[in-house]
Amino acid sequence: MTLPDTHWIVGPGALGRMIGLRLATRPAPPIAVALIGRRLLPAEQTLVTPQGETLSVHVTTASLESLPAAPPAVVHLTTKAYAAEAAHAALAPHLPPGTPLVLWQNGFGCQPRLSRRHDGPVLCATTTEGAYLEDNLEDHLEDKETSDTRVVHAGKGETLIGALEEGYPENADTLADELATMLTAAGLPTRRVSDIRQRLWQKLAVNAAINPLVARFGIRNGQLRDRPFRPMVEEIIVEVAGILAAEGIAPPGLEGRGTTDSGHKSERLAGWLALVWRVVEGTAENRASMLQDVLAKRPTEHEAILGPLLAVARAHDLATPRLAELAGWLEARELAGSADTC
Ligand code: KPL
Repeated sequence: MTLPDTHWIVGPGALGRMIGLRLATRPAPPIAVALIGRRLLPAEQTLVTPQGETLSVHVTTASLESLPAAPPAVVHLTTKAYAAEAAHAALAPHLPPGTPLVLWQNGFGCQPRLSRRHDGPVLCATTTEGAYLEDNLEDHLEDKETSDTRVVHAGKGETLIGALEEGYPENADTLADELATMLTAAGLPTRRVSDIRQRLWQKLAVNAAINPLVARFGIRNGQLRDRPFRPMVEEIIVEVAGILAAEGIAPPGLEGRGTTDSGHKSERLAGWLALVWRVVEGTAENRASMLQDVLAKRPTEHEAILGPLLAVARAHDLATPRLAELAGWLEARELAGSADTC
């Protein structure tokens, strides 16, 4: 399979736009990109690289109501998790059967459902690359419009890509390899993995330990290291570790260990603690995405992040007081029309 034609980026927020502009400004050959959102973006876009370089690029832009005439080579669905299925439903009737779909969502909600529903190969991707729309730099995000033309690729990370069901469909590995090569050449180091499900849950674990707490208390990630938050993070990690053991998910590097043995249990807990504190350390100055959503009075991704954990906990009768309290707060805020109930 070769992928020469246009890549559609559906949901061009910070991550989607960064991926699109990275592909479009890739040295020989650049990839044709269409940014497709709920509203039409300007065709003249600017990408600021982690090295501080400013790259200007002209891309096709379109809206979900008025899609480009030519079909895409690949669709990258980069909406927030809660918007992915509606965006896919709007898009699907206009896609030729067999169109490859890449899901870039956080959490573990829409991925299995869309992998079953989409008429074509589906890959999931997870990334530690950082990106923001320039105006998000402002201290007060409330009611602030984000930039329509400028995205900053802030932090260099790694992207993993793979199909949820190993070896299915048949061409999924080839497609994942081609996309990994293409993204790597565009400045986004990417690897195909055969255990993307594990990787998505691992990222979900980190997001669950950090995002709801920083959103609830309005703090930057680094403040989690201090009292009174540190013990709260640790209690959440204990809950998350128990749930993930029941789901058969181990922290990175400990995947081969059994999930029932008690020696392995403390090793796994230490692994989750180390992973979360490493991310907190590395993102200490950041406002996590969920906090940004709360400050901007947007919906959050709590259903995609906490929902799957609470569902597994219910199925295995595991107590989750901390996670349930945070999920309750995030739900109440949305029911109250995103009012600040802090
Ligand atoms: O992924 C993140 C986010 O902001 O959503 C980090 C910074 C890792 C916190 O969970």
